[in-house]
Amino acid sequence: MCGRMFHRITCLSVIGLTLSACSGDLSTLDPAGPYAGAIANLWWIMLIGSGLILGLVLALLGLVFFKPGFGRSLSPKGWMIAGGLFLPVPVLVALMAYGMAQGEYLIGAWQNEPVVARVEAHGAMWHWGFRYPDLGDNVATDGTLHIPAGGVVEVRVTSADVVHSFWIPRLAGKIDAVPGHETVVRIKADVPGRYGGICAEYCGTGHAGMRFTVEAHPPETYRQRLTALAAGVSAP
Ligand SMILES: [Cu+2]
Repeated sequence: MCGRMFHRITCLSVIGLTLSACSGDLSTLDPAGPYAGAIANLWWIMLIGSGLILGLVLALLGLVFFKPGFGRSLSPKGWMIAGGLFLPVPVLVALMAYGMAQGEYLIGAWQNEPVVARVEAHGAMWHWGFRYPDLGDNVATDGTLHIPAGGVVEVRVTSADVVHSFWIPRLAGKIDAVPGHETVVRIKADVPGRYGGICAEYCGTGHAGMRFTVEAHPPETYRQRLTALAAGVSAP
């Protein structure tokens, strides 16, 4: 009785922990915009696809063990061609085509949606600073990136020292921050809110603490909020 209860509690704990790992400030499986959504979809497709292939291989293994004579109608060479060529080639071609199409989407190709704001992100050991050229040279924030929600924001990323990686898991993929070079990533938050950002490239002893916050504001108050920040007015 005790053993059964322990088993149930263990199972529920494992399921609870697994599900809770799917959400959170830095969860790629809890996307808050279309770019992170495209990456999450790819992850789910790969998980489901690999699960199906694992199931197929285990089913064949089971048939070999429990059904004597199974598979004799095909020669060993035939099995190698079927399992090593006819199965993986279409799967890998389809996956590569889908992955490349998603990659083009993530870098902004094939998109008609206008960019509503342009910001600059500067990585340095071990913090992130942000500038807002659309709003003037004196508008800058440290540790918090302000964006308008509901629109595409172009982020120009660079570094002052070593290679960092700019990553907001719930809004987009990673992009390297390279000294002396500018890389560009597009982000979009569907709704206003706060999202976590991190450095995703080991850059020294302070790397683990190189985090930042993204505040997505309603578009109608975005400019006002940033102008107030530039003037040194704190949040209401
Ligand atoms: Cu880092």
